[in-house]
Amino acid sequence: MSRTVIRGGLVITAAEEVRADVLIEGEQVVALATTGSTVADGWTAETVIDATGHYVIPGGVDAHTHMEMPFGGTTAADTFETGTRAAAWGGTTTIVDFAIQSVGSSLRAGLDAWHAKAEGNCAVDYGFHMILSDVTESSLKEMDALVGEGVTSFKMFMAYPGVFYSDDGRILRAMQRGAANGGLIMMHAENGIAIDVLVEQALAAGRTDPRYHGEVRRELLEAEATHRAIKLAQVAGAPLYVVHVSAASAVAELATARRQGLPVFGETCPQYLFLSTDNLAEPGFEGAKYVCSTPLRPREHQAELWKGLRTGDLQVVSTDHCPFCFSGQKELGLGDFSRIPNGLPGVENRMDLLHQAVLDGHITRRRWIDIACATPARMFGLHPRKGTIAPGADADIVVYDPAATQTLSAATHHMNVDYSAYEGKQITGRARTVLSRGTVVVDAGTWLGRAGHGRYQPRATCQYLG
Ligand code: DUC
Ligand code: ZN
Ligand code: ZN
Repeated sequence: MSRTVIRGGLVITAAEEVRADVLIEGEQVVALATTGSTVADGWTAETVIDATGHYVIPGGVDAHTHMEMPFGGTTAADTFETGTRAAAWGGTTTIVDFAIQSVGSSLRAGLDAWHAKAEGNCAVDYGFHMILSDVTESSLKEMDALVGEGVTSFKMFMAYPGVFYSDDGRILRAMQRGAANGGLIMMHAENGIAIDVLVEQALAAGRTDPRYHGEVRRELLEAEATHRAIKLAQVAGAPLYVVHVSAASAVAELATARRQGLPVFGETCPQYLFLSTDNLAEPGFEGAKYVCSTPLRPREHQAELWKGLRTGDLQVVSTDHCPFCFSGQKELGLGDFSRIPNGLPGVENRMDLLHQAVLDGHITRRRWIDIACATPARMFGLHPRKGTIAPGADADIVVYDPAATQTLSAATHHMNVDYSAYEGKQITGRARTVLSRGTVVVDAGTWLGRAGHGRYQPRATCQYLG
C-alpha cells in the first residue's frame, strides 16, 4: 500500500491545533505524530509533502449542492464533473447533493436518476439527500428504504407552490416518518403561498427588477416558516435542520427553540455572510446574479448570522451551489424577476471565504473547520470518514496556504458559470495541495484529479447532538 507523509504543518481540526506530521496509507490516515518526534522522524513514505508554513486541514464537506439541477425552466450549469472539480480546487472533497423526487413519481426513480448523473463523473466523493416533493403513503414507505441505503436526509419545501411545495400536513407526516426511521428533515423555510401573492402584486405594479425578488420574499415570511417548521418538528418529535438561513429573525427562532432544548439546527451560506440586498439592487440587470432563495438580506443581518455561527445557534456553512449563467439563464428573467432562475455559484469559494472570515475576526480557525468540515460530516452521517484528520479517517486533506493571496473572479475560477458572485474580492488563503482519499488531486495550481475518482458515500443517520 502506498504511503504518504505530510510533514511540518499545523494540523487544524474542529477539536485542536497541533504541529504534527500525518501518515497516510492507501486511502486513509493511519497516524499523527508530533513534528520532530522520533516517531514522526522514523516514518518512511514514497511521497513526502512538505507543509511547512501551511495548515493541514480536513477536506471541506459541502452538504448542500445542486449539480445539474433542472430548475426554473433551465438546468444548473455545473455538471457533477465540473462542479466536483471546482469543489476540489477550492479545498472541498465531499459534496452532498440533492436527488429530486418529481411529483407523481417515486423516490427510487429520482435517486436512480441522480446516481446515473453522478456515477463515474465525480472528481471527489459525494452523497445524496432526497428532495421529497410528493408525500404519499408509498413515498413515506420509500423513505425507510432510502435511509437503509445511506440516503438519510430529506429536503422539504414550504416555498415554491406547484413545484416542490408541501403543505403542513405532508410535512408533519414526513417528520413523523423521519422520527421513526432516523431520516433528518431539511427544511426550506419560506412561506411560499404568501410570497406568491406578493410576487403577483409586485409584477402587476410594474416592479419587475431583480431587487424585488428580495423585497417580496420578506424576512417575516422566512421567520414565520422557520417557527412553523420548528413547531411541526416538535409535534412530530423529530429533529430539524433548516437550510440556507438568511434572516436574523429566523436565527432568533432557532436560538429560542434551542434554548428550549429542541434538536433544531441551522445552516447558512457564504452569500448571506458576504453579500446583501445592495447586490440585488446593482444597476441594469446585474442584480439577477444574486437571485437565490432564501434571498440576500440587508447587510445588518450578516452580524446576526456570524453571531449565530459563533454561539452555535447555527452549525453549518454550506453553499447551496446552484449556478446559472448570466447569459442565457439569468436572462430568462429580464422584465420579470420571478423568472430569474434561483441560485448562486459558490462551491469553489466556501473554504476560502470562511478563512477570510477567520482573518476578519468573525470566527476562530477551529470554528472554521467545525462549520465547514466536522459538523456537516457528523450532521449527515459521514463521520468518522470525513470532516476530520484522525487515524481511520479518509485521507481527504488540504494543505492550506494561509498567506497566499488571490482575487476571486470568473476569469480564474473553475465553476462552469460565466460570472462570480464575488468578482474582484481579495482573499488571503488558498488550498495548495488537495488530497481525496490519499490521492493528490490539486497541487500548486495543477489539476491532477480525474472524473470518476469520486466515490458514492452512503451515509449513517445524523450523528450530531450539539
Ligand atoms: N434555492 C435556490 O436559490 N436555488 C435552488 C433551490 C433553492 O431552494
Ligand atoms: Zn432551498
Ligand atoms: Zn438548495
